[in-house]
Amino acid sequence: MNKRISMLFTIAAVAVMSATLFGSTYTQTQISVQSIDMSQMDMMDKIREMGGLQLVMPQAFAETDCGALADTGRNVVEFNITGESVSLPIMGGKTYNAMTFSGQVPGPTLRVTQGDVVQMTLSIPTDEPYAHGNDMHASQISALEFDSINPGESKTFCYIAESAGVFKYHCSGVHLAEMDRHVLSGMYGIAIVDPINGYKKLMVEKTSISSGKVSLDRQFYDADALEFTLQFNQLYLDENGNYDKNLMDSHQNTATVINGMQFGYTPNMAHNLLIAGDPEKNFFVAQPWTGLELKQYQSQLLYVENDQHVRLFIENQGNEPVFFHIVGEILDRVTQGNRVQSAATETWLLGGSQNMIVDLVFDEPGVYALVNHDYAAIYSGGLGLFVAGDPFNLNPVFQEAGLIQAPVTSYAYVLGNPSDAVPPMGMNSIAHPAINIHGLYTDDVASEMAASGDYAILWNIIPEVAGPLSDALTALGRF
Ligand SMILES: [Cu+2]
Repeated sequence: MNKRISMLFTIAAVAVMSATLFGSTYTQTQISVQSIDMSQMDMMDKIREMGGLQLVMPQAFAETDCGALADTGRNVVEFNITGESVSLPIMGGKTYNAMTFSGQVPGPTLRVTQGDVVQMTLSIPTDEPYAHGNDMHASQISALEFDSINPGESKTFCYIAESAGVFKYHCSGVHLAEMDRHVLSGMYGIAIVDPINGYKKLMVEKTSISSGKVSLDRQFYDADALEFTLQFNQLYLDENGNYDKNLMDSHQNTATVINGMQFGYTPNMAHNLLIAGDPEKNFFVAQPWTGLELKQYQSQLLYVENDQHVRLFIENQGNEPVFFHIVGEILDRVTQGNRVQSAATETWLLGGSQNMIVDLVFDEPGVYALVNHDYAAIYSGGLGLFVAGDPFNLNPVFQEAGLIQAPVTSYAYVLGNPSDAVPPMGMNSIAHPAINIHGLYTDDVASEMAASGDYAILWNIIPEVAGPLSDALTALGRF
């Protein structure tokens, strides 16, 4: 066989093999174009006219059959969520027309171990006006699995979580026009895939001095850590609280949100009472969520101990870059996937749909602002506060008020940490002292959480502690 004939044979063989493997769909691996006059519309109009992108692709990739995957003996984790359009509050006492997974923004956090099978079921209630899908970035399966699901229907797909790390999930773009509207109105969440062999211990470089000589003093922290999730996004809303695509197209966001809320982790009236002796007195200027009537929406701080390994799971769900920084701290380690990217860094950049795990230790008692270090983002809501240790010397106040018997290492022992920032327990998790109900949840979701008995109820705690704290502050002559 000469070289030319050999080449022809190879091409023919590939064609025959392809036809055998993929059948007639092989030649349809493309966007199906319907009879539309393409010249008269812009691209988005064309896509909407078609009812979204209809991808036709072969199914010759990873195993997705749930039964077959369950038979392998792997651990199977069910993840059952709904797609629901609801009204949720925004800063300034208004509401917006949100789209959610399971009535909350962000959607529920999925946590599995590398190698587990995830069995995802998305159900759309019959009274929901829109179809939705779920694109899970932790999966490696045909995008056809993410196709949209109509009201009154549900769909299940399965995949093996092969790669460790943090992964976005979001309403799907396959066969669904206006994916941007759905995601930027709230249809996003994360999956945390713990490394199969657990997290690494943390090394922090310090220096010490001995006999007048300064030398390196490496400090090691066990892999177990107190964990938080922080998901950054933007809102693009018109005056009526509806998604405005023109604002998105021009990158003119109307709010920066962390875990769905602007300034959600800034002081509420209990913090003001504790710190300033007056529940109405702000000690931080941006304080939109202070009222008790706001229940699950009132703001709450993030409490950590000093000299404690803290692990942050961070995702940029949005359309703008996130320059993640903690004022007064250094990010001791940055990991993406299961690979360390940096250590002892001041700020780390996340593009859209990018994530990282930040490990750090808060060295000194104090208040530390976490920000997107883009000033426009800070002023529009991309800021929250960590409080490490007891910087305000409140242990005597708590004890005088009878709220604690012995000094505590963080204020979470009195007020708990906000539920929307605490992931499910996983590999190497340290349990929080208490978790209170805080987040962009519908009232139904918040009521279910309250009924479960697993959470401290923030809107009950504050009135209960406010009186004794006020008395204690007076008795101690603090104000
Ligand atoms: Cu959707």
